Amino acid sequence: MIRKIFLFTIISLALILSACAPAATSNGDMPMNNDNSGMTDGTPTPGSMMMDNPEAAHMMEPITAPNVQPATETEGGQLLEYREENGVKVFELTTKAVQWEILDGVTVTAFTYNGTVPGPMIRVTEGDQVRIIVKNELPDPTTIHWHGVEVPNAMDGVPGVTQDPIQPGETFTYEFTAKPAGTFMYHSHYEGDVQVGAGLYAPFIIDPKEPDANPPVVDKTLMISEWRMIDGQTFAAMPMGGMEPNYFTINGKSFPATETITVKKGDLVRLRFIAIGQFIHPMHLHGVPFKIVATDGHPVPEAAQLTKDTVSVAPGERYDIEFVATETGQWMLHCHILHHTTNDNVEPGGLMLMIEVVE
Ligand SMILES: [Cu+2]
Repeated sequence: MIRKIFLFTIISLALILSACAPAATSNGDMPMNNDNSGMTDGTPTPGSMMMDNPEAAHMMEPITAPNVQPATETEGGQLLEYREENGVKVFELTTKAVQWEILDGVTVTAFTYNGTVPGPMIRVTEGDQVRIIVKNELPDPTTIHWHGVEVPNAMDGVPGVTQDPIQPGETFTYEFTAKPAGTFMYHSHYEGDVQVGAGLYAPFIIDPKEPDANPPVVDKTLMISEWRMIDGQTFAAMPMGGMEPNYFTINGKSFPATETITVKKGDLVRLRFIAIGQFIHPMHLHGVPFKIVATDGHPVPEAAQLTKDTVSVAPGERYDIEFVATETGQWMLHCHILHHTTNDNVEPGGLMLMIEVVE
C-alpha cells in the first residue's frame, strides 16, 4: 500500500513537472530582443518582461533627454514660493531633465521638478486650499502622486486610473485641501521605476493648524535615494538584472557633498526622513538617542514614542525623529547598510552627513 502511494506520488510529481516545464521554457524564450519589448525608444513599457530576463542589464538604456542642460540650482528641496489667488495657494512645477551634480565631479542625468533633486518643498498649513500647476517638459509623459496626502480620487495621480498621463508639452492642474498635517512627499507615478529613480520626487510638508507647543529649533527634511551610474551614464537604480545602485544621496547629494547640519548645544532637533528609493535604509545617529515622534506623517502619542539610535526607513516611509543636541562636536548620521556609505564602492561616501553641535 505504502509503495503504491509512493509510486502514485512520483507519477503525480512527474506529471506536474512536465506540465510546468513548457511554461517555464516559453517564459525563458520571451521575445525580449524583439521590437515589442517596449524598450526600443528608451521607454520601458509597464508590461515589458524585463524582470524575468537575465539580459535585462544589457537592455537597460540610460536616462536621456534631448538638450539636457547643467542644473542652474545646486540645492534640492528648497521652499517653493507660491502666489495667492482667491484664498488658494498656487504653486507652479515644471518637469525637466538636467545634469545634476551629486558629488564633486559626479553628475547624473536627472528628471526633476523645477531643475533640482529633490524637487522644491511644498510647505503649507493643514486646511489650506492648494493648486499645483504642472508643466511637463520631459520627453516622456508623467503624473504626480501626493504620497500620504488625503486628496480626492481624481487628484491621486495614477495614470490610466485617475487621470491620463500628462504628455510632453502639456499642463495639468492638481487642486485639493492640504490634510492631514505631517511629513509627506510628491513623486511621479508614471513608470516610477525609471522616473522616481531619475529624481522626480520632493518633500510635501503640512504644518498643523495649531502650532506645536514645543517646536524644534532645527527642522530638516532628508530625502534618501539611490542611483546607478556606469561610464558617466545614469540608469534607473533598480534591483533587477544585476543593476545595483552605486551612488546614494541625501537630498540629492552624496557624502562629502551632503549638507552639514549646524545646531546649538541644547537645541531640539527634528529630522524628517523620507525614503524614496527602492532600498531600506537603517539610519543611525551617533552621540545621542532620538525619539520617533511621527510615522508616515502621523504623530506618535508621547507615551508610545520609541527611543532609538537607528531607524529603518523603507521605501515610501517617513519617520520624524527628535533629539536634543547635548554634546558639542561633529556627530555623524549615516545609513548602517555600509555599502550605502560608499561612492561607487569607495568609502566614505553616500548616505552620511555631519551634525555639528556648537556652543
Ligand atoms: Cu542604506
